[in-house]
Amino acid sequence: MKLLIFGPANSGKTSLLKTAMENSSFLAVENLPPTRGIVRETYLFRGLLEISAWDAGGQQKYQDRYYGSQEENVFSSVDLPVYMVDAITVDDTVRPAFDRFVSKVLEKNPGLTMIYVFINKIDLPDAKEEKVHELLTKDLPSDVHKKLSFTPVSVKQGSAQQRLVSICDQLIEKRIENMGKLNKLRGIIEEFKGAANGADFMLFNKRDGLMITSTLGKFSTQSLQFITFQISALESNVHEIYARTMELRNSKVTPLSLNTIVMESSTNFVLAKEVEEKATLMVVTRDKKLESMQKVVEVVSDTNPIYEKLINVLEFANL
Ligand SMILES: Nc1nc2c(ncn2[C@@H]2O[C@H](COP(=O)(O)OP(=O)(O)OP(=O)(O)O)[C@@H](O)[C@H]2O)c(=O)[nH]1
Ligand SMILES: [Mg+2]
Repeated sequence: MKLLIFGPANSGKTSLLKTAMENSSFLAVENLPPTRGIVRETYLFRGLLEISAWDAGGQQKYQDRYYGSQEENVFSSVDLPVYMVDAITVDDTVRPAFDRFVSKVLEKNPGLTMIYVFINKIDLPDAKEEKVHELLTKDLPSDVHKKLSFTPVSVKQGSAQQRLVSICDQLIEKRIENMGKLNKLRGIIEEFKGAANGADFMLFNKRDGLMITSTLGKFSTQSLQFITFQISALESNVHEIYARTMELRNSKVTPLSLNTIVMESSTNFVLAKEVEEKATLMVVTRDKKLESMQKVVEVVSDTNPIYEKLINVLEFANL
């Protein structure tokens, strides 16, 4: 699936992609350099939908290339066109650049039903999203207007990411192969639950941190913040002691990896485990009986047949 994100320089396109698709915090991307030409990146959104994102640096010096020698490459086979402007700039360059994009995208992709327009940075005190909306829609022919979906957003506050995620979720639902994979994963975590005293399981995609599925159905949460579990000081400390222990036992030292963490409240155990490089499982037990915890550890161990099935399904869409 090809996502093309286009729009004037400095409007927030790269910030949106990095925060929505790579689980970066806004703070971490605040000082991005301007994008030079087209930058392409492949994501597996929610672990389900393969997205090839084309981020077009908005500086004027690249525009002639986009609409010239690179035109076919840039504008053909677009499934998800996103145009991003900021809510601050209201001048006479805004509308012509927008019109040029819209007409080229529709010309090259006559079957497209929607172009998504994000009016960004509405968190700023001098944001004029209504003015910008008016500027972009004034005297638009109605057949073009009905193919445009405008949303005032803020990457800083998170509403732009929410909007992009919900658009991508609609695309997942339209594609049978994605739904097939999702149903398989749902089946697998239900099996986990059945074999683990009714503990609830949540499966998260690692790169974007978004939930793929859970035994509680689909519910919205914050994306899972850790990319890999990092407790580096403790990790090397533990490794040293482990290595010494094995030495004293005259046994072999094999690499340690921190891929599971267990937490407890007064009523539950909570476990999080990385699943290969692709996903993270989170489990909340029903009670605090040791037996319940033991069952969970059993079902998520590498040799458990249900766990092996999970890995196979996740690998199915290897990028
Ligand atoms: N206040 C505010 N600033 C934002 C928001 N989104 C992005 N920015 C800032 O706007 C600046 C430009 O963001 P980029 O993501 O690099 O913009 P871009 O559209 O990729 O720019 P080009 O690559 O040159 O086309 C950065 O300093 C961002 O931190 C937002 O929602 N609110
Ligand atoms: Mg950029």
